[in-house]
Amino acid sequence: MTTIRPFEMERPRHRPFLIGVSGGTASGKSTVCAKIMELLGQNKVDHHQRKVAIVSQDSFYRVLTLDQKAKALKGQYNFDHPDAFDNELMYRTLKDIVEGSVVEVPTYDFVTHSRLQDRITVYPADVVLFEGILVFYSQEVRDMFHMKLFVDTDSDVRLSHRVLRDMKRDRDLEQILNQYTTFVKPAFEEFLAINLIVQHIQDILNGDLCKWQHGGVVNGHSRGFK
Ligand code: UZR
Ligand code: MG
Repeated sequence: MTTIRPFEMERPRHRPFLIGVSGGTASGKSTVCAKIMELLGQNKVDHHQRKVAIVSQDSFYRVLTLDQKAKALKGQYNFDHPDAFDNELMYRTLKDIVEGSVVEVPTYDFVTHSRLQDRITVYPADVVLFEGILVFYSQEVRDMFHMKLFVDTDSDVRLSHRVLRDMKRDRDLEQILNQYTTFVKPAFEEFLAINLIVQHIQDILNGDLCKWQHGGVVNGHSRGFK
């Protein structure tokens, strides 16, 4: 008996090089990723043919209940806490990406704080950039990255970017600033800044020195982008 197998099954799967890009809100993470893509001449290439892909952590914001959405519209929902993300879906999707599978990523609307119907198909690429405020928060996700970048932008610059961006998202100044001082800034300090330092010290205590000595990990202020 003859079996005919599709050509696709015989091909070795791509196993992409996964780069994590983190940094505070409005630090320019998406811009850095877009710039890398552009400089590699990848932005004009058809999705199927792309060697570099960008996936954003924003795509994995949880679907809110009516009650949570009402809070969100008043600027009283904490989108900067790790629990605001569908961490399971994020982990599974990244795992699939690392294994070279085609994945579907949800899309998100910041005006209505909701997940949209459309999904984006991400085809296996040689390099995948995964960007977001808390992509280095969980150990499981952190361990998947082959390289980590931290976009280090002064907080006054970030706040002014953030105000301009949120106003385009139909929010008023008072709400933007309230949300920033209540949620965004404290969460940055607790989950991003302190976590990165603790993680770095833990690497040293574990004797896991080679990672950063060989430049495999680019964390924190001294080696971040400006
Ligand atoms: P970046 N965010 C919203 O404003 N609305 C949402 O529905 C979901 C997220 C914000 C979130 C976080 N915080 O600071 C920011 N708030 O998006 C993360 N408040 O996106 O890394 O591009 O700043
Ligand atoms: Mg962004």
